[in-house]
Amino acid sequence: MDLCKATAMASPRTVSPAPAQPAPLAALMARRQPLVMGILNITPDSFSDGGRFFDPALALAHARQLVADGADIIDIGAESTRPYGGARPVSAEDELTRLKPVLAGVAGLGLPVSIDTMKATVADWALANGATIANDVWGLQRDPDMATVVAAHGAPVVVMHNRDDVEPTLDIMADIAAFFARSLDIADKAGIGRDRVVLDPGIGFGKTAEQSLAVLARLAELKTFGCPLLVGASRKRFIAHVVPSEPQQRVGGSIAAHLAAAQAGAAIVRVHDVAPTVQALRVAAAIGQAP
Ligand code: HH2
Repeated sequence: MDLCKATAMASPRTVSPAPAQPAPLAALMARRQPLVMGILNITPDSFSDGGRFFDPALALAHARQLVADGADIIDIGAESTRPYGGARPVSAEDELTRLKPVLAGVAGLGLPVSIDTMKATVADWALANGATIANDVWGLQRDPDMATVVAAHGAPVVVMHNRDDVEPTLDIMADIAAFFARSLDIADKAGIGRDRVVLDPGIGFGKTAEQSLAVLARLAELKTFGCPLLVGASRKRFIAHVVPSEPQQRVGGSIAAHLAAAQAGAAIVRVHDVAPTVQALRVAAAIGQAP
């Protein structure tokens, strides 16, 4: 299914001005690496935690838990993108209805908040109401207004690789590189400097399990773009391809993937299970620094 065409929305006629200049990406990156982005899905149907935090009070409680567990960024999403397909598209209005009771409270917790949306109208509202980073799982290439909105807010943006179809024989690294080149060109034309772009190979999106594993193995090749890299392997199906397991049973596999990503130079990992990931990253770093 062409997910993004199915979720087409009215173009934002006016772009809300940014309430404040968000902290530059470089300052965020300087805190520590890799940063841990905790996932907050306020959806009924996310692939691993759908419905658990749909209630605004439960969403805020989970956001507090992510902070207590050591997250550096909170990524809030109000539409399931369901890697490996099967997402139920929602309208921008529905997405906003889900976000409105929650975003201010989450932003008030003091961490940078990214808005996980493929819709420019949703990004525009969220960036004017507490979010400071845009996270677009279509890398500025689906909603024609997304780059303009991101530029108008002066926000950093996560550009994620995605595909409508899975092609098992595809050279996935070449496809990702070509996709990133297109996204960076769109960003550049809209006035989004490269210093505001984070690149994400989109583990599980339009990829076979083998391709996701290959991308993780060859992640360091993507450093040639000169942008920080984000990896979101959390609970994804490629883990079950190696060790059959349900999404909630994939914490070990997720940590293995994120440790490998950190080793290869990932600047941000996007995870559901923040506490065990933070612990694993800190121990791996301590081992790396041991005499
Ligand atoms: N993965 C998901 C959603 N958003 N954003 C980025 N930048 N990178 C990712 O790998 C990524 C993402 C899918 O995970 P989840 O949010 O848990 O599931 P769902 O989309 O079903 O809500």
